[in-house]
Amino acid sequence: MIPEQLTQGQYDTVYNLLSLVIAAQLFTALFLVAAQPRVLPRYRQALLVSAVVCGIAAYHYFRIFDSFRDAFVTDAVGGRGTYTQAPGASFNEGYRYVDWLLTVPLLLVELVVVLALARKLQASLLWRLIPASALMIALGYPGEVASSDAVRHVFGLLSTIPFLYILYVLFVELTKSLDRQPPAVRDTISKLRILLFASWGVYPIAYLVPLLGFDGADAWVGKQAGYSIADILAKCLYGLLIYRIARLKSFADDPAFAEAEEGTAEGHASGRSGVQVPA
Ligand SMILES: *C/C=C(C)/C=C/C=C(C)/C=C/C1=C(C)CCCC1(C)C
Repeated sequence: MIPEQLTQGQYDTVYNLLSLVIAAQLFTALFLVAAQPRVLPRYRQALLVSAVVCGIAAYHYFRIFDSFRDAFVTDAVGGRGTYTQAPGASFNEGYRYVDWLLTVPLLLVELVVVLALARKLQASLLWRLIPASALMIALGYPGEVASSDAVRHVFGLLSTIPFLYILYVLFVELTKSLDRQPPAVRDTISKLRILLFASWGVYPIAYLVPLLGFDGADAWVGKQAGYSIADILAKCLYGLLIYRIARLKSFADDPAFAEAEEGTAEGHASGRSGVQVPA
């Protein structure tokens, strides 16, 4: 539930974090689209999905930002004051859940697509990961908007079941197929999985903050901060690691491509210009 009142400091913290997330999502999306020619065609879909995820998130953060600004009124003069709930307005937490419902399955698609596994294995992984991730988000929402702690606990627990199942598939099942990846790629995939685990783990913790006995406004601000920072790590940083895997795999698959790419880098460094690499 949204707090009755925020101090200037609490209001500014949320305001600035929401703004930071918009910048991060928007420009990561643009970067990933622009970086398409820097990987082989077979890896471009993973980059594109990653850009779409960041784009969807940026859109929702614009909505969250507006919803946040509309939810409070202030008597502040000269930038200091108290923010109280605007009559008739309320902050819509639903934007986050709609965003996750779309982006969380896509983040798993990115991971599976960039690995370029055998088709059958790819399909079997996605058939398990996508429904589990949708279920995790759908079960979290009733708890998120509930005004009773008991309901928050119950749906939080239910949502944790598919969450644990996803971790099982990623850390146990997927590991079996990693031997076939080039060594440098294997290393980056391990990093990506750790990032996924660490950043996804923040969401249930942020969800729990209001249950840990903090004062209403502090708990709410802590939760917003947790979700916002986790969204930067789980979408932007994750997308950039996907790009790195795609690039390393492109080099490993096609030495001529690697040479052409490294050739341009040298060309720039030594001041030669006009070197064109076919995309
Ligand atoms: C870009 C958004 C991402 C990666 C969102 C991930 C969200 C979760 C891993 C949420 C998990 C939850 C639980 C495991 C239990 C409590 C309810 C949730 C939905 C916060």
